[in-house]
Amino acid sequence: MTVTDINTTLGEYKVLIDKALYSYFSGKNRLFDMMYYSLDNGKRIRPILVIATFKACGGSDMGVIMPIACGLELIHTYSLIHDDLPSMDDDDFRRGKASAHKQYGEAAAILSGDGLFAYAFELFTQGSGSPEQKTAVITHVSQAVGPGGVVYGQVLDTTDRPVPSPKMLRKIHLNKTAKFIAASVKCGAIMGSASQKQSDALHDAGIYLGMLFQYTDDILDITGRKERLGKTPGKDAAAGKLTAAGLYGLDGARFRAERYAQRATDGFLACGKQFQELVQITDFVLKRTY
Ligand code: GRG
Repeated sequence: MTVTDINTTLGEYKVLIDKALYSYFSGKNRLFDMMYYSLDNGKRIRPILVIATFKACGGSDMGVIMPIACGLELIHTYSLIHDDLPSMDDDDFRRGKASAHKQYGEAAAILSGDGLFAYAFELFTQGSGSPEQKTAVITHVSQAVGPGGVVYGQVLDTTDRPVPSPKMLRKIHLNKTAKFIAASVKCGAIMGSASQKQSDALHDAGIYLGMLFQYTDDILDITGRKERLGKTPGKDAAAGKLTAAGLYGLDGARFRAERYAQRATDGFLACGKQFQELVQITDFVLKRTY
């Protein structure tokens, strides 16, 4: 499959996800409109990973997987809203437009995030998956995004001033980004009824993909253009953040990004050739420009 083909595939997934997201938010009230404002215009990598893994595991019923996939996008969007707040990363621009607190004010932005977080868990209980599968998803996602995952990574990255070291960089990337990306793969595997062994193996490959994702994020913060990224570049260095490019230089970060991509690829392929699409998504993440 060529790069153009995977772009087409990702575009098709995005259309499906955007349509479902719209259906969960349209025609309700102003709070839902505010939450939807922040949701609109994301790349949808996490829900795409959920659906691609689900399908590769033999799943086909979109009624099973869509509420789970969208729930993860709601949590991700919540994290972006809170990350942009003046007390955190302080960014006025997100997904190609004014960030939530610039558009609606700080209180409304915080509450939009709160609403997205809770609504995500409501979505996890919906759909035609089994109660056991839904419980496993809720267990796994709450562990990946909570104080043992994304929140911990954000604490290290934002409120602590970590001494720069490869070990600390890995800890921040793992918690802030990789566990969430791996959880997306894991949720697809759970809902696709993969065996415990296979879903663990997919999760491990997902961790490498997540590390790669944060490496390319760090690189794009230096090399990316604002209009293409849809967010403000150059913020990491300005804030004195510990990043891959800061620690290893651009070439060192690119070298390590390629190594993570190779590890993710090897991990997905070891699970079987039906996971080829996850390999292509890995390659897209390695080469991404936004
Ligand atoms: C409980 C999930 C949760 C969060 C609370 C605010 C916070 C704690 C965490 C912020 C974590 C954060 C912003 C991590 C960065 C992850 C990252 C690389 C985001 C960019 O993701 P993309 O490129 O963005 O997928 P789009 O806009 O395309 O969805």
